[in-house]
Amino acid sequence: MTRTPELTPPEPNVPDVSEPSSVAGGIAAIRHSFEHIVRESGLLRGTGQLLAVNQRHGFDCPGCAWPDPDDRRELTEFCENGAKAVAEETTTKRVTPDTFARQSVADLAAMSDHDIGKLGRLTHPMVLREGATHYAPIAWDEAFALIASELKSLASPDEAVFYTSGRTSNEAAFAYQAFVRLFGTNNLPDCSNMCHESSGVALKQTIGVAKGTVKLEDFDHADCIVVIGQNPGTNHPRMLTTLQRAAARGAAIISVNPLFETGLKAFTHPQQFWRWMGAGTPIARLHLPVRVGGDIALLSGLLKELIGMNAVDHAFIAAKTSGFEQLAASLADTSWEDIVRESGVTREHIQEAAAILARSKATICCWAMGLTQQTHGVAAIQYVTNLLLLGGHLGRPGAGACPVRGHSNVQGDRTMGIYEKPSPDFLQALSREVSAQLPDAHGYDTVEAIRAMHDGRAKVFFAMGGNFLSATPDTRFTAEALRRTRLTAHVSTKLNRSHLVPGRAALILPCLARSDRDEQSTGEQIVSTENSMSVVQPSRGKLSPPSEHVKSEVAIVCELALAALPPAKRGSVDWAGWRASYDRIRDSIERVVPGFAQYNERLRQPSGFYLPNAVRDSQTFATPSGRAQFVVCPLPRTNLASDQLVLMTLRSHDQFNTTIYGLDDRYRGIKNGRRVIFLNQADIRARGLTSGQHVDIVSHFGTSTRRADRFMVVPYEIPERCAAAYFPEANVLVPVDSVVPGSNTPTYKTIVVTIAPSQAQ
Ligand SMILES: Nc1nc2c(c(=O)[nH]1)N[C@H]1C(S)=C(S)[C@@H](COP(=O)(O)OP(=O)(O)OC[C@H]3O[C@@H](n4cnc5c(=O)[nH]c(N)nc54)[C@H](O)[C@@H]3O)O[C@H]1N2
Ligand SMILES: Nc1nc2c(c(=O)[nH]1)N[C@H]1C(S)=C(S)[C@@H](COP(=O)(O)OP(=O)(O)OC[C@H]3O[C@@H](n4cnc5c(=O)[nH]c(N)nc54)[C@H](O)[C@@H]3O)O[C@H]1N2
Ligand SMILES: [Mo]
Repeated sequence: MTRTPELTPPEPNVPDVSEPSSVAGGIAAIRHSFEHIVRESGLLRGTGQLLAVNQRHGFDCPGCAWPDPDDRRELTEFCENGAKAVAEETTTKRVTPDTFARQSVADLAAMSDHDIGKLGRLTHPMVLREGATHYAPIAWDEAFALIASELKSLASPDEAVFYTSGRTSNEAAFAYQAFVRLFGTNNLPDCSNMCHESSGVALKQTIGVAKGTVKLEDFDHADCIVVIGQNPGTNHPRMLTTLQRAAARGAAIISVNPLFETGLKAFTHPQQFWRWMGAGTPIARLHLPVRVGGDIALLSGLLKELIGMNAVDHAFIAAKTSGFEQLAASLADTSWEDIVRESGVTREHIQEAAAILARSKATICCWAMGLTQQTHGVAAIQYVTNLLLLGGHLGRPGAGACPVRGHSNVQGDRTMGIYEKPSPDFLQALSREVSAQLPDAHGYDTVEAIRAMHDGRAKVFFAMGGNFLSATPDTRFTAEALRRTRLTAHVSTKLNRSHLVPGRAALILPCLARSDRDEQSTGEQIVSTENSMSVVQPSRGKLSPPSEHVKSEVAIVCELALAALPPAKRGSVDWAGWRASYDRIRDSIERVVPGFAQYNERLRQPSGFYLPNAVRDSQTFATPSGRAQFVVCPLPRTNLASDQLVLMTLRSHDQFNTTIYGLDDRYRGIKNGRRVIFLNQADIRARGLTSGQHVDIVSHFGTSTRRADRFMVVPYEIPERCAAAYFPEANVLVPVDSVVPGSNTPTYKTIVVTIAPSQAQ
């Protein structure tokens, strides 16, 4: 099979490879921040924006969801990658109707993702009419009328899919889901389905809340912090400040990762100038180089060791949990030989980690995509909660579960009802609020939505942000799915590849970004977001929007609702009133979503407010039994053929998901290119390959194979039989049907592959 050029354009460069860095942050982080911001946004405008990030009267960083300190915001609460995110959205470059007149969809699709993103902010609503080669400008009213007519022509509301990415504000998300449900469907897939869905499912079953249970201040009281399947140096750089403080006061940090990521080795705070010359603060006391997908085996080893040492909180287990005996029995039956083989970690290393855990009176476990996206992601996270439950580390200061979220408001969007499986309580409250009957059948999640579009069950695709084509698995299959729809419509700040793989007709609807001023008829509006630790906070943009034709997400939803819902289906919602004043949307949220009492008043407090959390606040476990559950899962076994490897896909230091800021991955020693595959030296040798050679990667699932061509071989310190490549280039390899049981999340981190000589020249 050959490359589909418009999905994965060739990379002309040969990447440079050098040694990975041993310290994260430092002066290089400052230099890179300023290079990006000055290039995109200009010195004055750009630095002005950086000073407003995460400040009380500024805007919430559009990067990750790591929280801000409640009481001690430093002058500049941003990091290198936050700066890149701000640079990317405050760019002064523009994608205008002229850009589209000069370049056809095919021309644009031939560009790399990096170059498409660098074209700038979208300024006008655009349409690609059936059969057209170029996008053309369209008036907003006409765009809404087009969507409305396609929606009205459907045989059932369930033939439409409404996707959401995680940057959408609480206010826009609440209005959007209300519109979608009044229209008549729960087809509300979101990026969470591909992200922390496994965490939500696992935690709900074991501890009764689907979110994390720690506050930022708990990191100041933890004795031990386990960072498992997460690369904070790149994806949550502000977390390194927290880890640095913890390490400096003697807390033991354990890294569990196939790669010893730079940010977990050592860190120099970019804003502590006096430290720039030093070697940085060592972060992880112990690194456990687990095999890709070997976490359940490793955690089983830790649990077995701890039970053997009687490092068990028997009082907590008796009072608050169930299932401990079954877990202990299953661990007694699990051999060390299996544990060591499947985890790839030696017994001595496991004992060393267990000794640290046994001494800890307060342990926090942090994790991200390294767990959620592996084949047994839900079970792996439940083994993390097993570990926390064993020592009673939940609902106690300095201890708890910390799934580190990705997008800056992905958690808030879920709280607002962006979910294809809404709870009956939520639906009842919403139905009361909007005075209408709402559908209760579950809708499509992301993977189901792709299949539904592919086989014709879904015919209209609407996206509130994101880059569905490039973020989802099986890029070729997803492209076919999108092309089979009657209409694709994207509310976006910037051009991306999803706009270039259209349905029969396509719309691009340009919207305001976080950093833009949001002026409506009653005056300037604020929006709100919820971070990874359930703090709801205000966000206020300051910049002039990229053009007068750009609308806020809230305005787009409200106008679409008025265009697409006949008066009888609009419920009691005053859509024009919601658009005019977001306070009125918040009044509605307050009546529907628990924890938002006095939303408008409390949002105007300096640091926002915490949402209630039964585990954190009162050690209450809202599971069916009222107890926290230990979970038993048979040890998963890898069955690789002799030439096969397990591939994980991950982020470079120069990207935010499908937005490619630059072509370097500084910490891993890669420059000027992205099509690389990291391999263990022994695997390179065993296959007769050489460093720097170009190869194709072939994935295997059931009887099907998929191919991604021309990746450069890079020798790397990674466990044998494991490999790594970047997302989204490697998404063509991820089979749409390969999903995590329980969460239906694509197994982006555990793809069985072989390496073949490169077929392309
Ligand atoms: N700058 C920047 N910030 C971001 C993002 C970004 O793209 N750029 N994305 C945002 C989003 S949406 C998210 S969800 C987060 C993602 O944050 P991360 O989860 O840190 O992102 P990944 O790059 O997918 O890294 C996964 C880590 O898991 C490890 N890993 C892979 N497989 C396994 C395994 O089987 N076991 C274990 N223990 N580890 C494994 C990898 O080596 C890697 O270190 O970051 C958010 N923040
Ligand atoms: N192989 C592989 N695939 C993965 C992953 C992986 O680790 N490996 N990770 C998965 C994860 S964790 C996630 S979260 C998904 C991400 O999936 P998505 O959220 O769908 O993708 P993003 O790249 O974050 O979306 C970027 C686009 O969002 C738009 N945008 C940016 N800001 C705004 C805004 O304020 N409003 C609106 N309306 N639009 C905006 C811009 O047009 C930009 O091009 O990808 C998943 N895909
Ligand atoms: Mo994510």
